[in-house]
Amino acid sequence: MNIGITCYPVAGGSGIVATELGQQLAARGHQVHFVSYALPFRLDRFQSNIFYHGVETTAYPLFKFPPYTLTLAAKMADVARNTKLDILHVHYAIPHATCAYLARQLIAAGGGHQPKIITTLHGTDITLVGSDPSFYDITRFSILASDGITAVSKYLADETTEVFKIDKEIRVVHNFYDETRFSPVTTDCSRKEFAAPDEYLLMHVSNFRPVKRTLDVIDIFDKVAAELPARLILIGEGPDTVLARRQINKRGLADKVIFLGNQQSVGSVLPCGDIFLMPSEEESFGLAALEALACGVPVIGTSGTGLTEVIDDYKNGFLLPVGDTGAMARAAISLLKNKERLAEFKSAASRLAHEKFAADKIISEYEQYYQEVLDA
Ligand code: GMT
Repeated sequence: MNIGITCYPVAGGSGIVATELGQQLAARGHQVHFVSYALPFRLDRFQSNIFYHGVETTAYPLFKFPPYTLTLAAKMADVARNTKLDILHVHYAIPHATCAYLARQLIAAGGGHQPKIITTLHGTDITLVGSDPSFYDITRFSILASDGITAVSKYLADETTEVFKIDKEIRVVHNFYDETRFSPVTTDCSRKEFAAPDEYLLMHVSNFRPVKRTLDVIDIFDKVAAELPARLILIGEGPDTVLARRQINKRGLADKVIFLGNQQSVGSVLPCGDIFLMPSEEESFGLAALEALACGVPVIGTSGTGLTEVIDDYKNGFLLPVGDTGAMARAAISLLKNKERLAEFKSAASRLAHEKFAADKIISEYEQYYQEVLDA
């Protein structure tokens, strides 16, 4: 198939999933055309069957805000016509699904091959409406105008159906991970770089937005470090980074916390961890948690979120109520103190991640869905 993919090219979960999907599809022989304003974050190596079409914004004195969405729609139409796209797969409803709709109208008006539009919802595109209700109608319209809709978890599909009163099928296709990037073995770095042999290593990866509850990460770690020798590795950056640093200093934890900032290759560091903390307020799936599990690191996450589809409670991690840092710390301490149980959780982590979310399995689900949409 000829497949167009539009995503946010930055280091967020939706962009990562879209990029790795393109790479996996290209490896299976499909022609993949990325249409975006920058080269996607994980498109870091040459690969056959992958093409990139950059979207340039126009600076014109009248434009206070360059009309990126119009340029994107025009580019989508152009790429679809020239490369005869079968599918235009957009990640994130706003503005990508809206632009895809406009692109298809443009092609229809000019005559030419029209691709089917598939929109994948990642979660933050839906919760956006919560913070800005003016997006409600256009988000709903754009979702419904797509030929196919997927969501990265059942949790998100149900929430979307309820919030947007959608009576069309939303196919659940879970996130996946690339086994060449995430496995329990790493040769790139060693645990010795971060911790002494008797110290436990806790980890957290996120974009440090308030929804990630970074202060809870620090609170959990503080409680764990009061009982056991431990260090914390923080990967990523965002609005709460300063707050996190302040809290770490206030609690006298500075010499136990390692800030690595944004990392291109998280999979090199994750296998060094003993426990991964993801105490998010809201998480439609939790790709970072899956990547940790794939590296053999048990995850402590929050119940009532999409993490319930990723973590197997009491097998490869624990699901606890949002904000209950006491229970999260207790769960971490008891697991770390029991070496045999910790080893069982670690091996279950990578085994279950592989069984449920290996790229091979999930990419086949996408391919099958593409075919269903094309045949419909
Ligand atoms: O988590 C973020 O803030 C980034 C965000 C995004 O839109 O890129 O991630 C969302 O999509 C990921 C990929 O599908 C999911 O794994 C994350 O759970 C989801 N984030 C939230 O729901 C908060």
